[in-house]
Amino acid sequence: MAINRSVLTLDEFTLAQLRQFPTATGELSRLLRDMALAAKRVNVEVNKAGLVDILGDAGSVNVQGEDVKKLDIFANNQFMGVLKHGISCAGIGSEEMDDFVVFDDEVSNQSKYVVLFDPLDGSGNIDVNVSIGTIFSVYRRVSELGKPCTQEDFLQPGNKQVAAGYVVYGSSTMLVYATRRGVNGFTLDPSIGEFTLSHPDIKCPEAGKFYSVNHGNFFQYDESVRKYIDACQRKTKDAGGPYTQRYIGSMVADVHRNLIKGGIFMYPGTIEKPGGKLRLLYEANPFAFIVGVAGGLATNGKQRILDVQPASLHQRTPLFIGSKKMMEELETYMKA
Ligand code: AHM
Ligand code: MG
Repeated sequence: MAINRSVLTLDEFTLAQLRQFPTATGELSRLLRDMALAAKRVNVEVNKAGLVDILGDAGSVNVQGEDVKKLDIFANNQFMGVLKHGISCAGIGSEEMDDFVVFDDEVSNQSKYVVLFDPLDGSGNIDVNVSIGTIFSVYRRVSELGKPCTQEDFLQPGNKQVAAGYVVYGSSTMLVYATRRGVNGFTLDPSIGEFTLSHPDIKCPEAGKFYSVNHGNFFQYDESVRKYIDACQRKTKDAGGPYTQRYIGSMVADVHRNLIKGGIFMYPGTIEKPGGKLRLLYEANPFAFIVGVAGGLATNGKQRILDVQPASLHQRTPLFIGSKKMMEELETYMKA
């Protein structure tokens, strides 16, 4: 078989970017390589999930009060492990851990970055063979280099992110990451075990036809949200419709589709959970950054997600995210 030399692997791509900045240290490229390595290991286990006794509850309950699946723990350990043993990360925050983890060793204390992640999002979908994902967010430390990182490094608003990304374990496995320079998508080529550039310079279409929301909660939403959903259902052809409702219940897959095809994803607050379900630091913020770099918008209904000053690792937020024009229309309902 002829080798296609024009296809760039993730490493080749990040190195090519690095070469444009001769003064750059390459720490971020290494961090992305670490994340990709962990993602490949998780991918192998996700693929085997139906075969081996890795399904089911691990018997513990995470800090959110939810059952923890074994794969969640496996994924958490993989991402934490590569970052701890790498040279680019001073500490992490994870959906699966009560508190931030400060690596605090000689090398890590010299590292520039901290990482927040949800190791396996949508894990309720594992048992039924539906796409799941990993979401991550990278910040430059504000604390002094050479010392252990601190809480302030993690509790920065999303607009301070240096990079953010996600991995979708789907019909194929993809890693998408954004820096301020752009969003690029890499599909895992199983024949060589490498992520290869398949979606260069992703732009989120200004308008789309997909709206993604849990309709089961409809009567728990605010009136403005209900009115917007109603308007989505009534879209005529002349007004850019008809819209299609698509909701997988795996945020990574839902937002990925809308990022590529154009659409809006909503997880509003409900009467029962006014603060919504999704987490600001490792679910909403990374996606707000990625979609923002791609030309879309994200709000909590009152404020841009990226401008919210976080107060705690596991804080929740309502989330509205997607194509610019659809978000602008939603905002007219919110303001009214
Ligand atoms: P998780 O972090 O426990 O997996 O929950 C997050 C997931 C998102 O991926 C998804 O968008 C949402 O929960 C679905 O929730 P619901 O079933 O309430 O619609
Ligand atoms: Mg999650």
